[in-house]
Amino acid sequence: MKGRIFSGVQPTGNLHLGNYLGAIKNWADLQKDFECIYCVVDLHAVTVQRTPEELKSDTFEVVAGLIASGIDPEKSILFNQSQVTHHSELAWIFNCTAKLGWLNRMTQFKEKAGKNRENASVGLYVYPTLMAADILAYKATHVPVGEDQKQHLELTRDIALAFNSSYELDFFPLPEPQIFGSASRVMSLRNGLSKMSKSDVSEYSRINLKDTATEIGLKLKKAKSDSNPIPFSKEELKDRPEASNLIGIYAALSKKSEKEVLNEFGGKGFGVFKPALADLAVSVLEPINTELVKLLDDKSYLKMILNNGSEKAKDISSKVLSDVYKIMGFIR
Ligand code: AQP
Repeated sequence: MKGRIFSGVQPTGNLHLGNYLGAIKNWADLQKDFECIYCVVDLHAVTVQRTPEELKSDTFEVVAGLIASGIDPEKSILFNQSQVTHHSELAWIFNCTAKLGWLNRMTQFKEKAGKNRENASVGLYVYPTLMAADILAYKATHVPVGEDQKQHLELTRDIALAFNSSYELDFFPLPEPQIFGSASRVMSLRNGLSKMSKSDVSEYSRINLKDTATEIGLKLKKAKSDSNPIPFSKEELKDRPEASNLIGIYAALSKKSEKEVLNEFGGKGFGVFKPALADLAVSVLEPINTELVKLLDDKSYLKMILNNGSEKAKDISSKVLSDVYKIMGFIR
């Protein structure tokens, strides 16, 4: 094994193509070479208001989506964050390690809190310290994430370094981000400058893993593009965010480079490209969708996976937490 991986996904709605291409697809591939711990980060999901019904059904959907996308609960530890209380305990320690100035720089908080910052939850503000705890409670060495989480991961490294230097120890590893390929930042289908996101109000901004073939076709048909033909080189895509996004999605789904996609479609219009993209997307996503829907029919199986995974996760995190408390001088 090349190291220990930790990564998480929030149960805040349907998993979408950005989550799949930017993160989950890579998580499945990494199971060959790494010890993998994958977490449905339900405590992160309540940093914004959720009803109990939403939290429950989104948690089941995410765990079903992960298994349907190739996460094997026999090979990897798959669990939900709230069942392992060590995450919250370590997050408190890290709240006392991180500096206000570090958190003030986090762009995700600024984006999510928006203009109404005074009304954002304290949880949303300290989200990155909980994320650091998620990763470091397992002393993970690698964290596969989309581009949007890079800044949070840098903060995790800063927290690990600060803890280590406070106690003059080499206790926490400095986890490496793993950011993969042409779809590390999949953009909204309605606006090539904003990220595809579960919380976008427009259903047409994203393709969900739960979408049917007809919905995928329709969303791609309506996807914003431009009236110019597809160029032959990447440089010519520079000021065409929507075109660039669609090409990137095609490349990631077909496992080709963007250059190869441009060689194939250069000179053609979006009237030709979009149906080809829709066919490709359906061929990749339909089997996932079928499996996801089947799994959602068996909630007790999904609950068992989460319960078993949580026990395995606790075996690792309890030892790390116990060492942290000892290092800091708490009487145990
Ligand atoms: N658009 C994206 N492109 C590439 N990767 C993405 N990820 C999310 N959006 C994209 C990656 O998916 C993993 C899980 O993300 P998350 O669900 O925990 O949180 P998020 O990044 O905040 O995703 P959303 O969809 O935007 O959720 P909401 O709307 O609830 O905030 C991460 O590795 C992330 O990088």
